[in-house]
Amino acid sequence: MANLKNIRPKALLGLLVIVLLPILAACSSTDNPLTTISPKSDVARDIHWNYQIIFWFAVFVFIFVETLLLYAVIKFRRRPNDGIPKQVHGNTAMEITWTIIPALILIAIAIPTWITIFEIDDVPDDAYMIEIVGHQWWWEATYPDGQVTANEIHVPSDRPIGFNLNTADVLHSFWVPQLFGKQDIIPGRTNTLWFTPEVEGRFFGQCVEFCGISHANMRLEMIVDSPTVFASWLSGIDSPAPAAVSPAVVAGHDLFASKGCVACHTISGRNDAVGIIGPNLSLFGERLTLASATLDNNTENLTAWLKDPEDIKPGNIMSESAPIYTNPDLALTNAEIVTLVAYLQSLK
Ligand code: HEC
Ligand SMILES: [Cu+2]
Repeated sequence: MANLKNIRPKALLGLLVIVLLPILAACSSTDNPLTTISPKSDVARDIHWNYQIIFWFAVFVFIFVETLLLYAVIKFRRRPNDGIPKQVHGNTAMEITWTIIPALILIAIAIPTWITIFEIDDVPDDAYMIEIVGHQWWWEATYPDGQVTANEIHVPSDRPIGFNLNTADVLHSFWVPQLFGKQDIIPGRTNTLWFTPEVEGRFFGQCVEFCGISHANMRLEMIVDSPTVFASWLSGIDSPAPAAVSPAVVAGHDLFASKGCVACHTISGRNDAVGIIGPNLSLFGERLTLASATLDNNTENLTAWLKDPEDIKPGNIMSESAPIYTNPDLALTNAEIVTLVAYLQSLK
């Protein structure tokens, strides 16, 4: 204890700065993809409003209690030759006060919470409804006119967006923090969610209910487009542009059937590719991310995915069940991967 006195105040201050700086730095950036304190929709803003009320009450309680505590510790500290302090039993006035104040704070927190719960409960009648199905470990989205996409879910910016949430297998939970709160997806039940976008942009999401070994890799992107960009993206699924004709693309197109990819993947415009075990790959060449938003969609990552999907997403159903990985005789050669990559990138 004696050497505590030797620590100079400046050194203490320095230590404090070193400890606090990284914490402050972590708070300062608003582009953390899973941030909840930078809402970009009406619903997210309502939730954030509740968060702020609770946060400031907590700050008030913390400062009040710690101040009283420090005051009592210093003022009533034991001094040499102190006798036994005055013995008391309870203090009714104080006990009533410290019961009533927290009760009032809880009521003050409950009222806005209830208001928000009711406000965001019912999907508005004019919402644009998208069917979401959670799969181990990727997301499927079906639009009102039947178009299907996976993992990168485009929505228009000009109206409320609603989701019906279902699962193909186990529990999942759907969450894009900047746009809406979490909603669990439960087998045998359809849950709903909705929000109205406030800005265009890309918003990161994540499955937030443990659903198996690659749960942490079950991510998504929600892309809020202007109404015209959204409409042309959606119609692109129905009428994909003819693939650029290069020898690699043609070879990749054929391999996609002969290597069995068609058994699990659908590509619009191809009537041999209608599998539904894996993500729909229509317009895959336009996607910015790959493997349910865990990687950028570029040549290097797509090559790595086709070489060894297990290395990227442990336990995923493609590496567990696709014959190219389970049967060594059917394994893809490097040259075949190059053509498949060219073909997948041509899907625009
Ligand atoms: C047994 C079914 C199955 C077969 C066969 C199969 N896949 Fe897949 N594929 C999947 C599943 C399931 C996923 C999603 C894995 C995940 O993200 O958890 C997937 C993911 C993908 C992805 C990433 C999609 C995205 O949205 O990020 C690509 C690209 C892909 N597969 C291409 C292929 C190609 C090319 C072939 C043939 C060489 C093939 N797959 C064969 C089931 C299959
Ligand atoms: Cu999960």
